[in-house]
Amino acid sequence: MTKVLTNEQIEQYNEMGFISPIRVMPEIDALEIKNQIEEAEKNFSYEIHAQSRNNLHLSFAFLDALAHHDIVVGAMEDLMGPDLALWASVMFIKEPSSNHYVSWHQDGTYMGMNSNDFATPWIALTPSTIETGCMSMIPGSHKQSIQTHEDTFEDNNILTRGQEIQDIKESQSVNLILKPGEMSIHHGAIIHGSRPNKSTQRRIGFALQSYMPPHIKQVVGENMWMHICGKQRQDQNGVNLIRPNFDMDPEAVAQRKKVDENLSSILYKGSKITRHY
Ligand SMILES: O=C(O)CCC(=O)C(=O)O
Repeated sequence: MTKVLTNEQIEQYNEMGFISPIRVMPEIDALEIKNQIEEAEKNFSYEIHAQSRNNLHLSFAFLDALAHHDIVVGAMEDLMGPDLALWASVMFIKEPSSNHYVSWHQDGTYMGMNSNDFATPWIALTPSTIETGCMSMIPGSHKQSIQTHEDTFEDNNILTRGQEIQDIKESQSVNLILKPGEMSIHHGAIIHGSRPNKSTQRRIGFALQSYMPPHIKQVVGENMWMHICGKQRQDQNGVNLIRPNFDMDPEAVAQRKKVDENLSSILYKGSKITRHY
């Protein structure tokens, strides 16, 4: 028996490459997490700011709790089995009336894995709508191989390299509209992107990118994983990351620095330009 997803949802994931929406927590709890993020932005502005939004689950216990949330993990187990580890996370924030966008891309392109058959939950902490710049997906595109991405390094593009797939038939895209506390799940090879936030409020989504079973291997960079459930990974030279015991736990904060450096070396491999995120 599945834990969270219905058989229809699993079939949809296999056929379309995404599932949406799935309620993770009541709206009020999601808005409380948004408040915690904004408190952290004020109190620990050196740790969490526009250029420092990767792997915040390693520094903040309230975000680590989301990575281990029963509904999130249960849905991942339904899709990928009982033994799972988390690779990284990204807090995607689009400020009100800003031009920031995410170009059409496939997540697996620069992650340095030997397979793209992994899943990313994206948890909405504020409304994610057409107006605020929700994600859009091209249904079924995860069945294709990785397409050519052009590294644009465009200023308003939130992706590391501003990587973009050209000539997408946008009329085929599906908008994933989420209320606070709902999540979507997308496949590592699906083509997706998001448009600017035209509203007067922030759009905040926490992407747990990505949960993976042990047969998926890191083939570029160092092997660093947060154990989530089932049997722990036994990679040669693998590093098992520790969980923060409290927000800004110094040991976990020091660990995050190393993990972010490794992530950056993987995502920018072969690139002449690097950005600060
Ligand atoms: O938050 C966004 O708008 C895009 C997120 C994204 O591309 C991802 O989670 O893979």
